[in-house]
Amino acid sequence: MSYADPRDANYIASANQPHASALASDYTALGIQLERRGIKIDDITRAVANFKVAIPSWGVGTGGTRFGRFPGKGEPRNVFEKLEDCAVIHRLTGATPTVSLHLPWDRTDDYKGLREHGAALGLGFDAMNSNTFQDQLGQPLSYKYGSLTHTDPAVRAQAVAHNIDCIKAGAILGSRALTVWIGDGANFPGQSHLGRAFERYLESTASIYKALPEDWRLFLEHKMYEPSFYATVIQDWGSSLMAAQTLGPKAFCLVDLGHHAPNVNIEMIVARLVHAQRLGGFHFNDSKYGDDDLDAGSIEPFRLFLVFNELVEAELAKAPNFRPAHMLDQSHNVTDPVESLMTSAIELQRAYAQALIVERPKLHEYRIGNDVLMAAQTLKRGFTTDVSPILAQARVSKGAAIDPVGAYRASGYRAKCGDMRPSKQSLGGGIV
Ligand code: RM4
Ligand code: MN
Ligand code: MN
Repeated sequence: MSYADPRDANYIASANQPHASALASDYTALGIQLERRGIKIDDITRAVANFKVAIPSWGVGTGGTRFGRFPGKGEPRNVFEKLEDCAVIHRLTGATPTVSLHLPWDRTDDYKGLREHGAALGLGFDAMNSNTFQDQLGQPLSYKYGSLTHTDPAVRAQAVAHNIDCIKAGAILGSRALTVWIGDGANFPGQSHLGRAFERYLESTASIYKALPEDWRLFLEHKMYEPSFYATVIQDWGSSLMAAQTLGPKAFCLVDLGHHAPNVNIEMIVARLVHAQRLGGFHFNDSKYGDDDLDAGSIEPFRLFLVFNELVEAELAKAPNFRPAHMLDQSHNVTDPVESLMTSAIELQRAYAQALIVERPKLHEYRIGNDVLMAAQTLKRGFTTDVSPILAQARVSKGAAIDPVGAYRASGYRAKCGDMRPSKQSLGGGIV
């Protein structure tokens, strides 16, 4: 099979060529439609082109469940190769200029070299993620019964030290945030003292907080269950907010869309965290039942739109301290991870564009006048409008692809990786 570098500007331009005239006419038609609503299409396109989301380094490899993992061809074998794939995603979508690393999965002896490798590929580094939910080979103390909230102060100290290492590595890379998610909790009633475990969490995170450089933020990520099935220490946004408020102004809450009970009103959580000035950012993904880590917008696109609707409201209101970090956090078990990540980044842009084209003045009038049906219809009209031409035009404005998946497939990149990166056989399960 022939190979072309999907990161090459000339390749992308030639891949765009056959789609250009259809896009031009679709864009014009949509522009006319939006003009009738008093919306200038180019303003929306510009805003979409400015939208950015970080790629999780762990997302470019094939994920797995505890039942197994079915690796695809040519997976990246180390963090340097992961960045290569991230660069493909960014060049083809124009939406993913940063990567979020996970330590120790992405540990290297050469963070400076990694930063340079990223820069050469046009990539920077977003939030660092620590990992105290697994034991590593040669690790002195086990996290089997917890990490930052362990009853043994020596285990807590080890977990704190790991988080501080993540900050140090991130500082070399140019990152400005640390995301802390722990699996700590209990599987049985009686196993742990619910109140004391939370107090230990506050004490440990306070030590991490102290080690933050001036311009860094600490993101606290809550999760309802798994691996602790009875009681997770930071199980919900209430615990997360309490912790952030206790720690200080650099601590914020991170909302992973999959970390809530089914049917929970996540957009309302977002609105509350905006109000509290503690919305740090997101891990975007989608789910049907739990922490499924499916592609963003693949199951409940309307819910994603409603989340973005709150973000647009906050943006328009110039909400104080509102600077949410956008990250994907997905596990790709049955698709090519590069394709899933490109598609997901675009789905976020779609939800953003749909929220931007909502006729806000009208919506406001209907709300004030208690015209419930028209308020609902006005909001939904943004969602039901096909904004695809805006998204494609935004990509074109950044030298990216009109049809990223098509261009990627035609390039033969995956097959080339298959030749260049002979995989190590692994038949075990895996988290991601
Ligand atoms: C967790 C959580 C964290 C992620 C790990 C891999 O469920 O979402 O953000 O780092 O998975
Ligand atoms: Mn997450
Ligand atoms: Mn998760």
